[in-house]
Amino acid sequence: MSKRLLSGIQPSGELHLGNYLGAIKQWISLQQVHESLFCIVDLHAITARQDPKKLHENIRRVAASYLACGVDPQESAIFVQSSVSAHAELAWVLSTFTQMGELERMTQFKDKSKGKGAGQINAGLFTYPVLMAADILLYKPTAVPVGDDQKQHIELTRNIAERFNNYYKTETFVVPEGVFPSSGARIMGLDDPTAKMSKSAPSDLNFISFSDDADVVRKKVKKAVTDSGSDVTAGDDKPALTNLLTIYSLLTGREVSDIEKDYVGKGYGDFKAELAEVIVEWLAPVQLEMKRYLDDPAQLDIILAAGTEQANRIAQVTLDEVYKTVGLGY
Ligand code: ATP
Ligand code: LTN
Repeated sequence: MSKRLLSGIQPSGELHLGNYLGAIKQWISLQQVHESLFCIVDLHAITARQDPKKLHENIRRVAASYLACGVDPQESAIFVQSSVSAHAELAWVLSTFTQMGELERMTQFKDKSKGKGAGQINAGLFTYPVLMAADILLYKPTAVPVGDDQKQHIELTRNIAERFNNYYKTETFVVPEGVFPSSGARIMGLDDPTAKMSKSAPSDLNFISFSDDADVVRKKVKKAVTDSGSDVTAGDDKPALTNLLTIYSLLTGREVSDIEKDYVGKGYGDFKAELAEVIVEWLAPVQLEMKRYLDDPAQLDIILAAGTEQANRIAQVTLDEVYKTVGLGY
């Protein structure tokens, strides 16, 4: 298989429907035709303070979530970023190929540091995209499937790779392509259809989490913000309904226009009740599988150790190549 894929998610909390529809769903179909590496980016997660015990638990829950969604451990590697030291090492080298101005322009940095003084923003949050560039460039992937919010980071990664290659007149790095889903690349918050669904949203009503039970899902969908009017239709003037219909469509594989037909003459209440059941039906087997992996820590350890070994093997070759190119070592 000459095509290679790399992606990652932060273990900063329980995964949510946005993570699945924007990122993981693509991974599952792409893993069949790519050598795939799925990272749990714990070094990124500590750019916000984490309780050590909780972080450790979240790392294992994210691994179990990947597996439960359909990442095949026979075909793909799952590994934890901090277990492969080349990520932090390459990030340092790449930071010398990144301009302060580029990092200052990153919208994720601006969003996450909004309202905070310079004394409250750690340098890791600022250099976060450099570490992400290292995560990617170490593996020379041809595809990086992520949601829309990561476009700017992928663009920066491409610029860093080209700058390094041009400076040394080498082809050390493969300039990677972001892969964004045609639908679902930006699932919006249930409580606010103008902002993306996010684990760090202030209200739990924003997201459907992988650990929500059926009653919680029903409550959250029932409380989801809707648009004015009463027709169950998508459109620019109906951001909330568009978001809910997109979720329905992606989980069932049915076209939005087809779903709209089911609700002609019915109201938001009927639609929401059925959407809740669609989500519950999707979530139930995922939760069962997660539990199965979490109840068998030895099996999860074997999967992560195998993934780490594969990742280390590839990453070390690239890091050696970079050090040699730059003239580091003796
Ligand atoms: P946080 O709120 O802690 O920043 P997050 O919920 O945004 O986290 P990440 O770990 O940053 O999640 O993202 C993991 C992957 O999920 C990325 O590929 C990202 O693009 C995708 N993703 C996150 N939120 C959404 C969303 N609302 N819609 C589509 N994709 C999303
Ligand atoms: N920055 C991403 C997570 C992330 C990632 C990566 C995604 C870190 N390293 C490498 C793809 C490839 C985020 O915040 N969603």
